[in-house]
Amino acid sequence: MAVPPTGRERPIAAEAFLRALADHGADYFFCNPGTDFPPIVEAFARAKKTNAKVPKPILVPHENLAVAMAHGAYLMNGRPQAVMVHTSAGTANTVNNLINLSRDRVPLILAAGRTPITEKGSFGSRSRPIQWAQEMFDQAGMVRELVKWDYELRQPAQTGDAVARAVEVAMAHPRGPIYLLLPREPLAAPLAEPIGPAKPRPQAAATHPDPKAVAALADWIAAAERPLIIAATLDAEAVPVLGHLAERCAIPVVTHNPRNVCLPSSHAMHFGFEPGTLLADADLVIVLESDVPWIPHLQHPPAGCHVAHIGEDPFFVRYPMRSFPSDLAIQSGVTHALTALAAAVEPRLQMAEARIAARRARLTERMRTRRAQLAKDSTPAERISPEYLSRAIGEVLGEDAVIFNEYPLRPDHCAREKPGTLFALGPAGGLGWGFGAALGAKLAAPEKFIVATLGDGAYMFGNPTVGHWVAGKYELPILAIVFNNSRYAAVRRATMSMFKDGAAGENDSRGLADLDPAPAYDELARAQGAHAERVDKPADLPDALARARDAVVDGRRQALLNVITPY
Ligand SMILES: Cc1ncc(C[n+]2csc(CCOP(=O)(O)OP(=O)(O)O)c2C)c(N)n1
Repeated sequence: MAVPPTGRERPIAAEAFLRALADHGADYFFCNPGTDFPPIVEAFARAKKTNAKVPKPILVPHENLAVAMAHGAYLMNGRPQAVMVHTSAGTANTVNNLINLSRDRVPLILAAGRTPITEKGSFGSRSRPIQWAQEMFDQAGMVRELVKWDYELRQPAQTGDAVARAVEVAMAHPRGPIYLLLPREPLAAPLAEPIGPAKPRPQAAATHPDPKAVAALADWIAAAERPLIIAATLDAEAVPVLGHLAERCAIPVVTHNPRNVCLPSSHAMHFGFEPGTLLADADLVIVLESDVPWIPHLQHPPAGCHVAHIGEDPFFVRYPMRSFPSDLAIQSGVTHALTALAAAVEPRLQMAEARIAARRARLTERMRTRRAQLAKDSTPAERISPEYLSRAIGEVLGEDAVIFNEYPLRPDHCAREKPGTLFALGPAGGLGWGFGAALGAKLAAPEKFIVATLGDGAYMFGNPTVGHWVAGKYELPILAIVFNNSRYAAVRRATMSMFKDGAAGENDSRGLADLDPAPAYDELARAQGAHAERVDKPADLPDALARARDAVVDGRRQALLNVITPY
């Protein structure tokens, strides 16, 4: 084995790497290490001795969960996140959540070791059999479609610049992950210069909209009889602006496949989550940061309806196929676009006040019917329905609980008034996200009460043993609520939608969707130190939720509720 070319007095590139990450705002270093990590381990050990600034290392024994944790942390603090994994094999395990983060525009610095380049003769040359088989012709090719930029470190002196470039690209709007390959020879190499602080490069603010396009859309709003807004993802500061515009102009808002709170549940113009007849009757649709505003196979706006798309990338240029009608595209940060639109529409409304008043009256009546139906649907019955469970979660856990929903929560029934109190699985829908995202959020926002609502399938996808271990090890008390229906309802629904009358439709279409017998999830979680209960009866639910909340908030213990809810 070759000896290090210098003694300990010279810093190594791995130290520069960690320092640069910390200087660029990465508070945590989520990792699952391997034989490519010794320079990183050495760098952390040296930092401990010297008090050097480095991110907090968080060992996560599965890469998919590590990436989900990074997502949750980003949703809380808005900063770039760092994950490092083991070569090609570890990278492969990140891909599922990397798809989610890529489509959700998360600035993730995904670093991976690379098998040592040299077979002998260098400090760090190959020393294990796996290091031949793990090498790929193009390791980054595995993730290139999902990242905005990839690079392999070749020169130790370039480490700081490589991190600065990575962060700059990841944080540029629309944001997204990048991939950095770190072979261990350059990572272990000594640097000629001492490591100084890195000055993060400035980020560009979100873009402003084209005033001509805003004026055109304001004209359309003033003239519209039945306008509709469809939104999926809004920054917190955009929410009140949307609320004002929708209220002022009496425009119903539907949040289709939403990823966060776009409008408070109680808002007079919040018309739920399915475009339905509002879309079928519309003469103007304004699409806000929504990749799939409706399902064209099932519904569409009528002929002659104007459609406008607003967002940082209203074309979703990285989607291979997407053909929604469009009469106007406004490429802009949504808060800027809505603010400009609200100002532009105001002077045009004088001519439209009577029409707006009539529309408001119609919508108020429609809202009354909608709320009555929702109340009926969530009334407790013999078994715990997902609607009742969702309502109880909203009521018992309180308006400040931050919920990470991996599918089963019925957002129509779970009141969320504040932006930032509900986050949902991203548009790509890769399962195994919610538990990790909730843990990452708790890490970055320890003062918040964090809840994960998970299907039983999603819970299993999320590496629960790893998740509970991370929760215990890093003292991250969160509440996981498993909607246990002992099946993949989504798979069954998809089968029924195509083959209800086929052979697969017989036997209640449980084929390949049957999770019976369900494990005793509560007992498994208890074995890992959680407060855990199984809940069968509707009458027991509110108290069980309250006990779990108290265990987490007051007792600072992780908790799990295994709620039996057939659907
Ligand atoms: C990684 C991954 N594999 C498979 C799927 C396909 N899939 C979508 S929903 C679903 C079932 C989820 O089951 P569960 O969490 O129990 O919720 P339910 O459908 O019962 O509401 C599956 C397997 C997926 N989205 N992601």
